Amino acid sequence: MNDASMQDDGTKGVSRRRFITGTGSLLGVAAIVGHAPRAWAGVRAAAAPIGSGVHVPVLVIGTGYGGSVAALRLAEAGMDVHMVEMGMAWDTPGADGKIFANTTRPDDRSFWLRTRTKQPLSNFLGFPLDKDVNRHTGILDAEEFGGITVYQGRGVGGGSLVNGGMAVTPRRENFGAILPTVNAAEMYGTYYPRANSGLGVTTIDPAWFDSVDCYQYARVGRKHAQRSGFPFLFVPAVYDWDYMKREAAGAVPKSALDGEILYGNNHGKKSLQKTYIERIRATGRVTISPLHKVTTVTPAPGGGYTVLIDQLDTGGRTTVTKTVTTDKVFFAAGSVGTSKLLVGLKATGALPLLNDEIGRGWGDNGNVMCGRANHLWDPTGKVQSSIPTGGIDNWDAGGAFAEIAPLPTGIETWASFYLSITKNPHRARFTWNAAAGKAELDWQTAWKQPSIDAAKTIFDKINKKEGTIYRTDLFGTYKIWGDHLTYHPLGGAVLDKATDNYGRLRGYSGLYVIDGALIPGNTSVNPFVTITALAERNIERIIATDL
Ligand code: FAE
Repeated sequence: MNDASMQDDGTKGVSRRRFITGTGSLLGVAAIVGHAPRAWAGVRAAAAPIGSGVHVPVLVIGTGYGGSVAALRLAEAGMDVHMVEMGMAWDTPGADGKIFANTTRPDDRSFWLRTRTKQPLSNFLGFPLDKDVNRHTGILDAEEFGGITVYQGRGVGGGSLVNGGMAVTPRRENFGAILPTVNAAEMYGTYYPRANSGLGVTTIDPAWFDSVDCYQYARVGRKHAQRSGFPFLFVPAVYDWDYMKREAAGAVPKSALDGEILYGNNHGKKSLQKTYIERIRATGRVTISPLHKVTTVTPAPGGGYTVLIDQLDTGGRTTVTKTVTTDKVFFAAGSVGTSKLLVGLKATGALPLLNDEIGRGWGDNGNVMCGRANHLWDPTGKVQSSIPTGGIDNWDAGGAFAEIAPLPTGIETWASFYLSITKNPHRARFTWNAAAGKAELDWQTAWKQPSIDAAKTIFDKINKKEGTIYRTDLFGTYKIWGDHLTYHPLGGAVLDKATDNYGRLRGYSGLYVIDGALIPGNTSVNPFVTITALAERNIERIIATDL
């Protein structure tokens, strides 16, 4: 997990629970520590969810990066917007006083409609980690297709709720291969800076990084990379570093230093809830309906579109199906969500004029994970920040960019852990299985081999130099590679193929794609900055010309 795993609740200093109950509310914290710790207060969803039979000018499906950029810019341009989100609002604490569950102690909040957890890292020291939970509309979806499990965030904020916060702009020389029809000068001159600013991206203070226990694992990773001749680079992130410094000092409730990430982060991470969605709320023009899932979009008799929406309860059951009409629909359900919707809508005749590119060009961003077993004299540290800050760039020579990821178990593991993003050439396709009534993906597990080969260009060399070996206990029994999953689904409605060069779906006016589905399978680094920047570019054009 780039971001994740298992940490003992090693809260030192102030116990978070005592802190919350003791102050009455998290707002009270500000008075105690001097300034607000940016505790997640959540964003209030619409007081009343969208009603059946209403007409809305613009409907945005999904509240992740693409959807949030679209809603903000449309609202700023004077449009009234409704956002529909299948996941929960994540604005209400559970019985433990926290909104989000700890990564080491998954509970009902942790997984989307599963009765057993499916943790990305399934084993540790020979012990399986998964456990039974109650079926609930939890935050992390481990969606299983034939050859791959695709992890996605569910809730208001989409993937920003669960991701590692690594906010990486690709190297400009790689951009032509990422989005070949997009003007790189515009992206690097205008839209990447706009995205980085909107997301609150910053880089760790290198002097603090060098001095603090919680990044010992990353310093060990840097040392090993550099001794083998690989460039190490600091990776920007969307964490409040000042808050993390105070976590390390024991002055505030711990979040990154308590291993929080995969099932949400209660304090320091600047998820979309604290950036774009906070600004969306301030416009007063956007309403959000959580636990509402779009199932159908079809042309309405008098123009515009009719949208069917299932309202869900927290057991995932449909309580009511609503019919809404709208002039414009933005598909921002994520690469998988948007692709599944569109292939279904085309195949079932709801949107038959969508072209044959729908569902194609899907890739896993070349994700593959591995661990290395270090020597006893090379400890990686008991307390590991869940926010990665370093990467090893071997893209040009070996086709791999590896993030040095934490393994925050709360005990010394002598392990180095990595999520590599690799130049994997395989692209899969979503198709509609009419008999089963669902979309399928034809990715094959064997297609991960090029990713493994690329990652080995880094880690075989480091192992040889250091006299170390791969860990074999993290993904099963005697299994080196985490090659069963991706955190970074991309494609399925590729820019300038399924859509025009700004995300307008071919075949229909007033339908747009504005999320990771536009990107043809790989970004060479972690994807959310590119998804955000592309959305900023496209919505600017759409507002200027279509509205
Ligand atoms: P996304 O953020 O997935 O939002 C789509 C939203 O649509 C979700 O909230 C869905 O619940 C909702 N939705 C889906 N279908 C429907 C429907 N039918 N009706 C209503 N709502 C629907 O899409 N990326 C990085 O750059 N850096 C990282 O460190 C990083 N770490 C990650 C760690 C994990 C564990 C995971 C899962 C992902 C990570 N990512 C990371 C990937 C990143 O979060 C992802 O690329 C973006 O969230 C995708 O943004 P989209 O706007 O495409």
